[in-house]
This record gives sequence, structure tokens and C-alpha cells, in this order.
Amino acid sequence: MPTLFERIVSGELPAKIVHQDEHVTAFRDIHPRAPTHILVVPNRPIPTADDVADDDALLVGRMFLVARDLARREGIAADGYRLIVNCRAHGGQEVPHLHLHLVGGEPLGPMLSQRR
Ligand code: DGP
Repeated sequence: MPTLFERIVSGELPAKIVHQDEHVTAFRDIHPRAPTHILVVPNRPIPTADDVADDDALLVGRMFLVARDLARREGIAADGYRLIVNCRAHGGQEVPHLHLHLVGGEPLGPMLSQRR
């Protein structure tokens, strides 16, 4: 079964795609948490950050370069932004297809909610 994000990458499901190349796709999050909230995903599904293999180093690096370029294009690079990768249950990962959240456009507050 293709993942939700594979179906977006292939065009089967609609999304607001802001970047696509042969390795990486980026699209706007359906539930944005900030003025800019973009998901950067590898076209080939890697389930979680824990599943990244040594051979994926170039691909993961490309994801960061795409995020960098999109942040500049969105006009949020100078003020700064946050890149988030949630991993499995304790990380709050909902979609089992590796993705970078690029969020910014306003001050984002503390990295984690104050729980302790
Ligand atoms: P995570 O919890 O890290 O797995 O984040 C998954 C994100 O994916 C969450 O912020 C909402 C987003 N999302 C879920 N379904 C869809 C969808 O169908 N389209 C888009 N554009 N985003 C989605």
C-alpha cells in the first residue's frame, strides 16, 4: 500500500505542491501551525527517521537543501524558522513517510511545550 505522501508525490491525491524534483517533493501542510508550514518528503518512502540508511545520506541532505531554498523563497529565512522531524509514537509522527516540517513566518516560541 502506498503511503499517503506517496500518493501526493504521484499526483493521485491533491496537494499544494511548492517543489518537486526526481528525489524530493514539498507541499503545504493541510493543517498549518504557522504562516508557513511546508512538508518536505523524499519521493521514495522511508518510514521514519530511525529507518534512514547510510545510503540515504544524499537524499536526506537534498531534503535540507530544498527546505533551505523554500524558506528563502517564502521570505522567512532572515528571521528564522524551524525544521521538525517527528519519529514514531513518542515523537508524535502521524504519517509513516519521513518528512521535514518547515515552519515559520512568526516567532515560534519554545521548542517543546512546557510539561515539567
Ligand atoms: P507528523 O505528525 O509529523 O506525521 O505530521 C504529519 C503532517 O501531515 C500533519 O502536520 C498534517 C499533515 N497531513 C496529513 N494528511 C495530509 C494530507 O492529506 N495533505 C497534506 N497536505 N498534509 C497532510
